[in-house]
Amino acid sequence: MNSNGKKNENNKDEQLEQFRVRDEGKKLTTNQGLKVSEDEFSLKAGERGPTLMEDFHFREKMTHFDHERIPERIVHARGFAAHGEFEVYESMKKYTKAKFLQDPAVKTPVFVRFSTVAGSRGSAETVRDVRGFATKFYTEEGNYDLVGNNIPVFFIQDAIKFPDLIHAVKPEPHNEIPQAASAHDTFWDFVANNQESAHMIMWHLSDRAIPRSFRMMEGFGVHTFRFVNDEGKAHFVKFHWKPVLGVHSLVWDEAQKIAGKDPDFHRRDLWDSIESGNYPVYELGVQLIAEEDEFTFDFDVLDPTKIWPEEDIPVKIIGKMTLNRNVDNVFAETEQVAFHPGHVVPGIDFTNDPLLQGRLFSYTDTQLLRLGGPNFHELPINRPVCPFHNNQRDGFGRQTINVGQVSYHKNSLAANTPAPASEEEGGYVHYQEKVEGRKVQRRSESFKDHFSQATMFWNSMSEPEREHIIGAFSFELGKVKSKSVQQQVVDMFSNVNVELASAVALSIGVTPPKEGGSNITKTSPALSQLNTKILPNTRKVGVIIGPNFNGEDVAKVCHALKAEGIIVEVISDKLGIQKGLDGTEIIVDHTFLTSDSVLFDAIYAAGGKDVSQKFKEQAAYFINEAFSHFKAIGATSEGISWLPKGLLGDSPGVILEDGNMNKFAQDFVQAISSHRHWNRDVVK
Ligand code: HDD
Repeated sequence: MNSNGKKNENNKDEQLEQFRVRDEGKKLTTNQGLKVSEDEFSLKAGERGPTLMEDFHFREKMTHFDHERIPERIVHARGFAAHGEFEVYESMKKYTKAKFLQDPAVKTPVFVRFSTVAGSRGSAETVRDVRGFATKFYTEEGNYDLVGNNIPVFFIQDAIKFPDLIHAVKPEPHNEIPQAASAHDTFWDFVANNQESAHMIMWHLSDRAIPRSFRMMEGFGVHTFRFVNDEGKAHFVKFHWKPVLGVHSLVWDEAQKIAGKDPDFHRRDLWDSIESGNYPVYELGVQLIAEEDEFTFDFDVLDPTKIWPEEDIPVKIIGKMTLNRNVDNVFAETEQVAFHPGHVVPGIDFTNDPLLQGRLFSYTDTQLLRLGGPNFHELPINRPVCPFHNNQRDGFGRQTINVGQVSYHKNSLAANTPAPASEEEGGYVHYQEKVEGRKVQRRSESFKDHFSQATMFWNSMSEPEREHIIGAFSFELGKVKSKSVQQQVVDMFSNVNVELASAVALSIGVTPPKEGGSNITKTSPALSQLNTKILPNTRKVGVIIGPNFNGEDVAKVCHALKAEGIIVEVISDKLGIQKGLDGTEIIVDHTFLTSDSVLFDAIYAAGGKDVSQKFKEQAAYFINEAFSHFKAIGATSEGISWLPKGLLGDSPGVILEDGNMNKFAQDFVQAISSHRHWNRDVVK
């Protein structure tokens, strides 16, 4: 059993178990194991005298505390992780020899860390940003890391520009403002002067950058990788994670408010879901292109600012990942986990994408500083589940005790072991791609189209999604002080779509584009979130209940919601128990003060005969807020009178009881599942 009281289900968990320490019920000791008799008063020369150096317990406790922090990640500092398992649906033997993709009976342990990119470790989680989606597969051939994002393209095409991109987006160096936000001059100056970012910016300003939940966003490997089968034949491959709950987002006003009301919104959602058994599930999909088709597309398959439209190159669903266990200790696991796109297994290889090539250097380098030396692979969370042997020795914090005289290769004293493995024995052999050329510092001509897919993205958006993008541009550029930068960005995006650029120009008071426009008419319906799955599961409803509510009706509705997997939390003006007219008792989870409308997917005004005017006003505030964020609203009995007058008409997604509770419950579930009701008469 692990410390969550669950059965050890996989070999990674068993391995971690050896490192778990349970302190409860034990005597306090020093790190040397000496029992400590006093932990509140340091050793002093006399009751009111100075503390003595001799107090080794004080010194040890204080020194450890003084050294408790490590450098946060330079990017993706704010993150949250969970354990799980991956299973393939069918053997992928035809395409790759990777062992973990062969046998549907095998469950491969995984550890997934989600993150924001720009903010510091303590920043709010619902900010506008890319989300990291990094998966470590503990396979029997070694660790395989798929270090992706929730957006399938990237800002730049060559890793050498990464420090510039990050310097531009991070808080500005002279005053360290703003935190976890791209809405400032240096970021937009970078964008305007590095126009390869155009496509990524369209995603960054879309709803994808404010996900409702880590459980409701896609993941992408971004780069083109290679699958190699046991005959040495290769395919180009792009990886996709598809959440079974569909792809859903917050609205911007809501996202900003949540950042204050609950800066931990996304980690809380993930943690609570796993604790309550609502395990997040993502299917793994691959897009495959045969090597001989490398040059048959109107984009370069090596260009990380391009997608492979799903309608042209279908996503083949090959397996699923279930996240089913929270960490025991955030520092030991989530903070110390070290991902690296270069952690591969036989059957998975790289391509010459210049962004990927540069990443292959950066990730080890950063861990050396962050985790304090070259032995970070020995930390429990980073250890592969298969044995590892080589001649690397020593360094800070070395834990393994390598026995024997020999630590070099080749040797005769240890019969030339550890010995390299042949390909047949599972040795990794790099794909023998033929390369030739002059050493140049240039970008391929085939990487120079920065706008076609940005336009395709715009073309693929629904009306509300377009309004959100215009709103996001207006917000972000509205925070930029330099008129010149604002103008440059508007001019740049006139290459994507003139109406978009003109609407933004109007909103921020710069000159609308005189020329520009795009003749690209292509769309990719898969890009619109309006085409995603809609399900009621795990949607959270705030049920506002006052004294003397209709017990039978409320119980019926709550029961119907729960039966659909909807989570019900009760809100009132005070904690404790609310009583119904018929004696039904309901425990109140939150007050108007401790919760907020933005923390729920829907509001149910359940009524209560004896509520004060203040109660009604507070309920109306919750309802109004939910309405303006396009959320489902349900009301029964007195609850109907809490709705502001304007909402009583025929508003989409506002469900009022008319005597038939079963029908009410059914319609309300439907309205909640729909996620948002964009056809309401409010500013989108
Ligand atoms: Fe990166 C972390 C994803 C480009 C350099 N990156 C990091 C993490 C994710 C990504 C998810 C957090 C891992 C974790 O949870 O610990 N990065 C990406 C994607 C990219 C990308 C999808 C483009 C396709 N990254 C990228 C480039 C460079 C880096 C071009 C540098 C050349 N990334 C890093 C890093 C980080 C990192 C500085 C910071 C912490 C870490 O590695 O472990 O090395």
